Amino acid sequence: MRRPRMGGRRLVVLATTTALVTGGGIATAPFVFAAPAADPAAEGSWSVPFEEGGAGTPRCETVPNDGPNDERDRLQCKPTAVTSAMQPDGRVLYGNGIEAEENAEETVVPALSPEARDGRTRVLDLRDGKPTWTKPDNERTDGDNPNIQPGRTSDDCLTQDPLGVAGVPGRPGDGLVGSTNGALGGPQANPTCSPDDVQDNDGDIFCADIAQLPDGRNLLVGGTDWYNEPSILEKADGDPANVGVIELEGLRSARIFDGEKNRWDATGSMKYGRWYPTVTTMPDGKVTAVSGTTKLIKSTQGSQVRRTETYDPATGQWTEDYTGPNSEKTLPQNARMYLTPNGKLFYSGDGQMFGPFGQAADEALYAQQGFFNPETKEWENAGLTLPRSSPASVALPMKAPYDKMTILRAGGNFGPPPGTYVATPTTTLTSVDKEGKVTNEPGPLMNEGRWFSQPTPLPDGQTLLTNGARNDEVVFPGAELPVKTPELYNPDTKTFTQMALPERARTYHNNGLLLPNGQVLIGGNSPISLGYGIQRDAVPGITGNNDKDPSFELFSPPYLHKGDRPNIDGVQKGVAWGEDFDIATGNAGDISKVMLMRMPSPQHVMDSDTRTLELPFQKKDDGTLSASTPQDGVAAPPGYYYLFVNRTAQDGSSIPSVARIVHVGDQSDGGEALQPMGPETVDGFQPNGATQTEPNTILDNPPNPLQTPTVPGQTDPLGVPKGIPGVSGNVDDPNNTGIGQAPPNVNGDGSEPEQGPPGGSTSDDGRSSGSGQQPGLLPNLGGGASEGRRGHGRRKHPRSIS
Ligand SMILES: [Cu+2]
Repeated sequence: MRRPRMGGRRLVVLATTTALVTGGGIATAPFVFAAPAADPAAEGSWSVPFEEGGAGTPRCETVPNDGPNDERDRLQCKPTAVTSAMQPDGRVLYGNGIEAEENAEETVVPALSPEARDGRTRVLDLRDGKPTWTKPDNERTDGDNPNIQPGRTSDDCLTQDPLGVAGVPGRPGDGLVGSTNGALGGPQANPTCSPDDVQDNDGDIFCADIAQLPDGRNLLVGGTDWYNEPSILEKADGDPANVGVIELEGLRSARIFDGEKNRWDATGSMKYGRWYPTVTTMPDGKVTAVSGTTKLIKSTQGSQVRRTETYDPATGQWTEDYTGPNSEKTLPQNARMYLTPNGKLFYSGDGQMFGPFGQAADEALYAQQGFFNPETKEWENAGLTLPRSSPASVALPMKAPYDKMTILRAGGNFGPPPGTYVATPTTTLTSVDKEGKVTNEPGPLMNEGRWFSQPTPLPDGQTLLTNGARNDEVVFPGAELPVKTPELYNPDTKTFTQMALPERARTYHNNGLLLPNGQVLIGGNSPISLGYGIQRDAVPGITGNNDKDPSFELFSPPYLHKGDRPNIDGVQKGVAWGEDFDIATGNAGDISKVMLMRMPSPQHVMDSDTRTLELPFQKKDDGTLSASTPQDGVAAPPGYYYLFVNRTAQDGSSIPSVARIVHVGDQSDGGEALQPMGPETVDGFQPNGATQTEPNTILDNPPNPLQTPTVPGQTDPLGVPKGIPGVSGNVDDPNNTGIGQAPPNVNGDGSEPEQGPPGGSTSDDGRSSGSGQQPGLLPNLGGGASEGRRGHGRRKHPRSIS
């Protein structure tokens, strides 16, 4: 039975414990325990964490140098999955975020730019149930900033291009000021002066967006060049310290990963530098980029890039989409964009609205939803909404003829800045039909407020929300309060149900994607250091784990615990738009749903190209179904998709097969489609273990100390705040009012009984061998599992964790 929100949550009021503590009488609000996950068929299950090199290799190692310009030994840590993309062969590409900040030693910002390095990438192979890792030939992607003139120093920029250093006057399209400057006939200067500094950090993939091209390769767009501007002193030049002002320049670069060649190659550069852009695949397989910041700190552009550009995979070139002033729109970073049934690119009203400095002078206009029309290359207004910053935003499953798309916009905090800071549990369901009519309706409440939660569409039609925080970690890094409990959204019943707890907290820069075997691969966690400085945590042991985490965990949704799975015995590997095709299955009479899902490529909890299409089908004979593909690339942009069949379980829910990988486009291909992962990989998974992160803490999955303000028309119809600590008693909430809802996992000492003790080690075979810190009445403030945390806040080096 699928349970309604909170109704069946594994919260148990342990009155006996209370009775002991209070000497017999239940005088106060009872303590509430999270009891062990009891029923995987109701709440799914988790693997233990695993990571590159397993538990047996240190998380970080000292390397002599990592490039021709490195003059000293440096720490190099296992890459953390901040960006990922499924490959057509079933392997997973992923890339790091904020590489090598571990080497920054000064307690002020200038250290970060000289110490950051271009992020590294990996390919994770889980196809036989045993994780293995491969380095691409050029793990750092070789994507230098095309704005750099060889030999130009930071000092040169100061004298030769002071306007570039200041970020003015810019070009039309670069932003508010650039557009104003252009309208007044000002010069078309590039609003950057990118110095050719000595560090190998001119082409960082951090904050790039990624898409799947029609041929299955991945296009990575934008990214970061780190430098200090002005730079007064630099260690790399022999100075005793790094002194300067940090700058992060959005890259014009685009690069392609080819999984068959196992390497990255540069492709055409954009006209505009973009940090935190959004790229979306169009019906013809071209890729359109919007938004992104050209220069973060000292830009006087006053907004993100206002023009779009479109990449043509056939030519490898970008074209600026411009016909006049209506081709410009102000948008937040990582604007949530969707190719909607009217064939246009829809801005849903959300994005990452605090950058920092990634705001805009006219950010109030972020509330204006709009369509970018690829025919006219102009924006059309589509109404107003309450904008959300870093929500879980995802297109829900669509049924033929795919003439209406509904987008779940869940949580985040209300923006634009200063916004609400605390994450909201509210949701909005935004629908767009074939005529371009937009409706925004309040959706159901989640059980918890969530900022930066990863939405993962599942093959049974539900959406999993994992990870995230209760507060906007970009506004005040180092003080994040993690939300660990996943929630499963059922679009048919419009309910959220809480799932089993993972082991690790993953807040900012978390990641997750659906595997071909129906499990969900969860990874990432690369939070920003305290107050944008060097120290990781605000209060080590109190605030959430703020270590970068290279580990992954596998979530097995409830459908993997409900009995036999159907199977696809055979299907062709290429299906054309508008084609009827056969699916061989021994379960033809049992199949209730055929799902076509675009292979995922998420970053920053955003995957613009998500498509879950329920295909019409009929039974041909006992062993064969005939299914129909969508008519065109508006419903199904060209590229690789998972094909799943579902049968109905006894309780009426859906149980999916493992996926075949099929190509959808203008060509049919009768060859046999690949089934990269068999069903046996679920139970037969052989994790290799993971190094410890900073131990979980009292606030690792805390109650929300501040309730999100209720917003008219967007919230619980009764307007009742929920989950106030200390007033909880009822664990059942049959009316979904939220009244008396218990806070999760607070039992007075902050322990989480179903978790292994923090600070425990994980052996090579992946089993947790808990040790160290015991749950106690006081939070661990630095004693106990000291292996897992640093001494006195400021640190020179993170220790190697083994
Ligand atoms: Cu980021």
